[in-house]
Amino acid sequence: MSRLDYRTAGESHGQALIVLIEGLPAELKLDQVAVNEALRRRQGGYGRGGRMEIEQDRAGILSGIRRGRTIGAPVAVELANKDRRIDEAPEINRPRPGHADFAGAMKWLTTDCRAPLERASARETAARVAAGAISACLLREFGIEVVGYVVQIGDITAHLPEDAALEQLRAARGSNEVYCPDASAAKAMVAAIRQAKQNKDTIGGVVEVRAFGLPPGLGSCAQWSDKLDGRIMGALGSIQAFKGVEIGLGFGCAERPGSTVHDEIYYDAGQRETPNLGFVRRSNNAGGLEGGMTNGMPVVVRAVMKPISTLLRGLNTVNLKTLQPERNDYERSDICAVPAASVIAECVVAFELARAFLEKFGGDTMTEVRAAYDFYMQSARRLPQAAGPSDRA
Ligand code: EPS
Repeated sequence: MSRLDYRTAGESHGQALIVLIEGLPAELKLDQVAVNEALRRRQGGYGRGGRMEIEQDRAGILSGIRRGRTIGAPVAVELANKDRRIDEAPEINRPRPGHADFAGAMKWLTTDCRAPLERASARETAARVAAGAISACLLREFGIEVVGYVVQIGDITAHLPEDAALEQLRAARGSNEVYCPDASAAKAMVAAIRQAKQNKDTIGGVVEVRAFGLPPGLGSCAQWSDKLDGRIMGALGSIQAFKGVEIGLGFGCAERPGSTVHDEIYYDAGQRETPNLGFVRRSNNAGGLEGGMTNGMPVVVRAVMKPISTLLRGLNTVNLKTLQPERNDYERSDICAVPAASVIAECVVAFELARAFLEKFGGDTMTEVRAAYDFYMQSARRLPQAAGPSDRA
């Protein structure tokens, strides 16, 4: 049985984007409405460009599903492009600073940046959203919910309670065009994007993802490559235009002493039946991850997206054909794609959590996964009575 994994294929203006997901157990009910809703949200948000008026991303499931449920085979999904003109699209000889244009042209020994930019384009994130939204169907079966939203655009920062509940976050982020749960910050964010547009400029920001209902023990401290914090950071860091990731208090850990950073542990028998097994914290500076493993608290991660590198006003560059200084090429672009990035971040985090979940509780069928999960939770709840290997001696 394959480890849960996915690969994508497809160019921005090619025939379609494709995602191939392997390692999903059989019997998983695939909520296609939820997958298409995630794709719709990724296309939205204030500040998006003209392309999003052309496309209508829908998940065309090509394989691995029978009567709405997985059958244990690879799941292939197609997202057809409407703007498919890769062969007619003009050469790009004046690379955009910040995009893959220059580095890609050098890598593939060409003065035409078109081919590298076609694959590097953030349009590929539609495929990642499809994969993440499908993996979220598995998490939801076990009461695990992942929510992503915007916490900063330019210098406008949202103020959110540290203990905000899932439904509160979902409802609040859905009530404005920038997917930010703080309504007054959202208004200022819209104004900041409008201003960037007037300036013929672009603007970036920060997204946050929280995951609720996770049991402790996903991931591992036994090998560096199994550490879930590193895997989540790597997945977020791989999203187009993302430049930094932090978990929990993140960079804020630097300025505080240990006594105000670490989340002290208490026991509340009343919460024994919840996923935290009754072990509670009054703070969550660790962002739900200790030693590369979930600790039963919500996972909280943030990531920064730089401003889109295609600016209406252009930037200085060098024409790769003439080696003369020029302004870079411009076709069309988004002013701000941070709201869309919050959907993408939610989906890539969901996928990493689902992978870690199946590493611990994996089986060929959902029946087996559920049995493994239930057995583990029962065993953990029986602690300290349950005998570990050293207790048995
Ligand atoms: C995107 C599609 C692209 C851009 C954007 C993301 O469409 P086009 O290049 O045809 O305008 O809107 O791509 C980038 C931000 C990028 O850097 O390439 C999408 O579907 O999200």
